[in-house]
Amino acid sequence: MYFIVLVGPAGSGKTTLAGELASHIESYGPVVAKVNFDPAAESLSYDVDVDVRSYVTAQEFMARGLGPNGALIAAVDSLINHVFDIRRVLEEIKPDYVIVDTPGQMELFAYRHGGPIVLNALTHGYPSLTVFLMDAIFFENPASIVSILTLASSVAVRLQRPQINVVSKADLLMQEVLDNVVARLGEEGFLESLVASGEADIYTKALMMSLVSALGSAGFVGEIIPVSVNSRESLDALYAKIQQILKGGEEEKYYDLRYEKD
Ligand SMILES: Nc1nc2c(ncn2[C@@H]2O[C@H](COP(=O)(O)OP(=O)(O)OP(=O)(O)O)[C@@H](O)[C@H]2O)c(=O)[nH]1
Ligand SMILES: [Mg+2]
Repeated sequence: MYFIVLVGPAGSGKTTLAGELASHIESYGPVVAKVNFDPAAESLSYDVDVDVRSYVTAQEFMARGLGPNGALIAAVDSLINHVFDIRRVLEEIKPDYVIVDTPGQMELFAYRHGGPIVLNALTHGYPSLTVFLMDAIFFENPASIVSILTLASSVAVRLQRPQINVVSKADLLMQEVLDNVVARLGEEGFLESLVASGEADIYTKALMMSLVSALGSAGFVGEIIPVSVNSRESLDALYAKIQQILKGGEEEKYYDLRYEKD
């Protein structure tokens, strides 16, 4: 059982990708289970195999007087009481892959204490990775690119597992941007040159340069995969990268490195 955890800002396309990536992988034979890990989800566009809302909902905390954010935080925290039941259900299904669709309010999931704890409890003992979705809209100017990559890096710090960064809804980008910007982001010095040529005040530019330099020296801005749920080729590229990390042992290498440093 391999876990693929989809994380991204509100509306970045997690739920849509969960369904489409599952069908795509299943078209090659493997069994894929879809987990809705969002206790505040209103509707899902896929047939869910395990739904945390059967165990706990944000609505029940709102009925007890909490606001929508407090209710989501409380609901995610209380998932810890159910995560072993969820694992048992998954272990009965015996899927090859488990795709986990996480809450839309990413900041309440990834940046509070409870989210990473319940996620670790869910995936414990199984190889797992994060797919971080960066909405295509962010790739239109250098400041947005720097800000979304910085967010991606902070999610990697929070969730501490191998992470694939994708441009979601890539069909909304012009081919020129895909070829001349997205495909080149991993090249040394490319993002710096983009920031240098962009418009920003001197302080913001210096801050962006420092962030880009830090991300570059940490090797964070590697391959960024453009993904559109309308393109089989892009789903193939994502699936290939997932297999490379989970089955090619890169996930193990990641943890070896972590323990070496500790
Ligand atoms: N053009 C295009 N639109 C997409 C794609 N993927 C998702 N969308 C649209 O983006 C919108 C948001 O998609 P969702 O899958 O609900 O996003 P989400 O991240 O699950 O949203 P929350 O759970 O509310 O944070 C919907 O209108 C989708 O149809 C894509 O590959 N291309
Ligand atoms: Mg969603």
